[in-house]
Amino acid sequence: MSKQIVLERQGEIAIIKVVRPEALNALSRSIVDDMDALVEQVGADRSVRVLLFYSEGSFAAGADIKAMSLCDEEGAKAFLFTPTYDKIQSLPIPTIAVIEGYAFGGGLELALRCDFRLAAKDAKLGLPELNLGIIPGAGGTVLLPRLIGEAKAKELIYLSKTVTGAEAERIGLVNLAVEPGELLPTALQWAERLRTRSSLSLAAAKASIENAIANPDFRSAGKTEGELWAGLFGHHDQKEGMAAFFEKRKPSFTGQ
Ligand code: CO8
Repeated sequence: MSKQIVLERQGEIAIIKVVRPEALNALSRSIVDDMDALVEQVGADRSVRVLLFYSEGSFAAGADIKAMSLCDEEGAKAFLFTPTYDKIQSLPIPTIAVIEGYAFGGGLELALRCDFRLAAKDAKLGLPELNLGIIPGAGGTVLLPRLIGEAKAKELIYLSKTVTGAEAERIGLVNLAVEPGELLPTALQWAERLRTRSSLSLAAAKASIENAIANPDFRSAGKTEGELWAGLFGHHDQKEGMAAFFEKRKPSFTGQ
């Protein structure tokens, strides 16, 4: 594993950090290969309850343009980050993209695969691929319209418009924009609140929402939701949540 990506732990919270400041944390193929291995590791570790992506100074100024510029069509297919990003989106635990500096191109596409995006008000976000004669290739054209609507997504993509964190909050691209100094503490507060929820309920809620987005037919999505709902009964966390309600105390969830 290169030293350009690291996994840090704060108890049950894991943080994946890209460390390539000289290129504003642009994502090379080898960084994404290492990210893939770290995501696998996090996915297999039941003691990790929340995963943050946070890179100091710049979230990621996109995929590595130098390496991409050498690709032909086959090379471009091999360069794609999609399998790793799919893996991130499929994790059963909550994920948060914590964005300062630039989240461009493949960097913003990584953030789009997370459950939540928190940004510094002065961060800059965008999918500027058309400036380079290409299009977003790792989920940008698929996920951005879902989040901010077709018209605004086309405006950002066709015109390579960038938005600040503050503007991104206004259009629904990020959940929250805060003063730069408050970003990491705020993200850790969110992670802490998520950490103490039932991991079983969180995983079921995430599975149901992802399924409903992929299969929007109400009857079939509703059926899946009902099955996930019923599947939680009999587990410790369901009994504990309801007992705590009657005993007028905070529930203590174990994920069992
Ligand atoms: N790739 C490689 N190097 C980069 C990248 C990048 N994406 N972004 C910045 N760098 C490097 C610069 O080349 C520069 O290196 P050097 O000092 O050796 O010249 C260094 O980082 C600092 O950058 P700047 O001097 O340009 O810094 P500025 O503060 O003047 O500008 C910007 C910052 C505005 C962020 C500017 O660097 C920029 O526009 N970067 C490119 C942003 C971009 O276009 N990103 C999208 C890339 S395309 C993409 O992500 C496609 C995704 C497709 C699917 C994903 C799967 C592959």
